[in-house]
Amino acid sequence: MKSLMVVLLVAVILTNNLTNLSAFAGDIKQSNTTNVDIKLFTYKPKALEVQVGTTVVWTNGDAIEHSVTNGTPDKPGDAFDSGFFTKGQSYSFTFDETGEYPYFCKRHNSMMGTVKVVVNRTSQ
Ligand SMILES: [Cu+2]
Repeated sequence: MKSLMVVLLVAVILTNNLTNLSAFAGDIKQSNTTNVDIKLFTYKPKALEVQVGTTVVWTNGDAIEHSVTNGTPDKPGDAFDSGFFTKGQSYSFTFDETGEYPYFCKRHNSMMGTVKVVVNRTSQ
């Protein structure tokens, strides 16, 4: 009888954990993440439009260091700057304010991209 109680208790704990896990998975699904690949000295996609609160993840596929630096080579901004990161590494930034964010690579000034951040209309 005692061992049956233990089995039941374990079953209850497992069920609770599974419920928590699926709730957690739901949270992950709701937070927006968008990926940008860096390949052959190009940000792909080069121009991106995302909703406020989106996290953009840049992953370097080149065997050379690149950066994701806000602004333009002539006029760097101060919203974000990844510093240099190399092949297989990623940099992520969450855009909490609307606007147009141009960015470039500090080592290769011909590399440029933009992230346009717009309000989330569906949630209002
Ligand atoms: Cu570069």
